[in-house]
Amino acid sequence: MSEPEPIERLRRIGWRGDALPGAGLRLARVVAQHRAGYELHDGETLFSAQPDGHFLKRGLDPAARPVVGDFVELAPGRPPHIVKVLARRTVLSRAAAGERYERQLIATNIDYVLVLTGLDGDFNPARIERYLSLTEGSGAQPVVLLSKLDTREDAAAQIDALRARLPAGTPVHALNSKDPASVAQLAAYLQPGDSAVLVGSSGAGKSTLTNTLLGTARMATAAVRSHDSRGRHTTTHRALLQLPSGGCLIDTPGMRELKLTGEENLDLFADIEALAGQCRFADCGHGSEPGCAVQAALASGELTPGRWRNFLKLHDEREEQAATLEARLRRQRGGRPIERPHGHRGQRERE
Ligand SMILES: Nc1nc2c(ncn2[C@@H]2O[C@H](COP(=O)(O)OP(=O)(O)OP(=O)(O)O)[C@@H](O)[C@H]2O)c(=O)[nH]1
Ligand SMILES: [Mg+2]
Ligand SMILES: [Zn+2]
Repeated sequence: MSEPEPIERLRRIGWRGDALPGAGLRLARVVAQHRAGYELHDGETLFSAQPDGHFLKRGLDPAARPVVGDFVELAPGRPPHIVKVLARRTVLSRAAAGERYERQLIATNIDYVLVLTGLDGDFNPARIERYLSLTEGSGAQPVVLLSKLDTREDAAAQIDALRARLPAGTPVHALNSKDPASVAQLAAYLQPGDSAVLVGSSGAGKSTLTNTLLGTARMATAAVRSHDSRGRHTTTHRALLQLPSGGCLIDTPGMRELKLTGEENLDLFADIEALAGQCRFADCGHGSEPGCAVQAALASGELTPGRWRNFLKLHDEREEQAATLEARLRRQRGGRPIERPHGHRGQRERE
């Protein structure tokens, strides 16, 4: 029996490249990160590795360190050492909680971001929009999943209203995560070589869905609190798993806070920005000004108050984070002005 070629092996773990590292180095994917080091997989074997010393230097941008989903080059040793993180195809990140601005990577080299929400007390369209905003800059495609369909007889109207609220073309799947037949509707996102990351609140059912897709109860799960459907933060580490379908899935711990990074475009709300562009006054505050297209849309029901409020909140947060990010980059470059990471299409640009 012949050994599979390294490239063929790496394809199984989601690798898309075609150039292997130079002599003496090998390539593998980060599947887990623990305090004591990393767990890697090369498509055939699972093994431990340590980061090279330069990754531990103080002051290094945490985004430069290996994270789950990364493909890395390893130098031999016991254990092997991660010497390099390969360029990331896609990156899902958020701003870390707390005062200091810091970008925190959730997963890399993923094709799909599966935004999971329970159809129980977890259901919250504004939060789903927040997740979708974070996904926008990632390069991965968002997919909205609504779990616990089996616990509801009357969810149809709720699901239709959510579909109408989200941009046309956003995939929305309602499912029972415990039922393999129901979960089969996700097959298109988990083809051989595909990588997906599951995100959502604690208790939404990320690990339950992961287990059904795996066909085995690998991840621990726990019942939610009955009065408010909150989970118990059962999963504590991100884990990349190979599915029988040939796809890779990253299960993540439920996130308590989802701060924007400031790099989002809020394309999700492009229709609202277009509306605002139709107001009579270019500097319209969308309050009681005459000729306000936003107020008109709210009055006609074309725009719902909930979506408008959420847009304002995310827009302000994005602007604030973008300013913090800009100031930080300027400091790092010794006071010289920098270009913004993305074009922003705020109202001010209409002047
Ligand atoms: N009836 C039903 N129960 C579900 C479904 N999905 C998840 N659950 C239940 O919801 C509870 C929480 O599920 P978990 O999979 O632990 O949730 P999680 O998102 O992984 O939570 P954290 O790891 O804490 O972030 C468990 O009791 C599951 O059995 C579903 O589709 N239907
Ligand atoms: Mg979990
Ligand atoms: Zn207006």
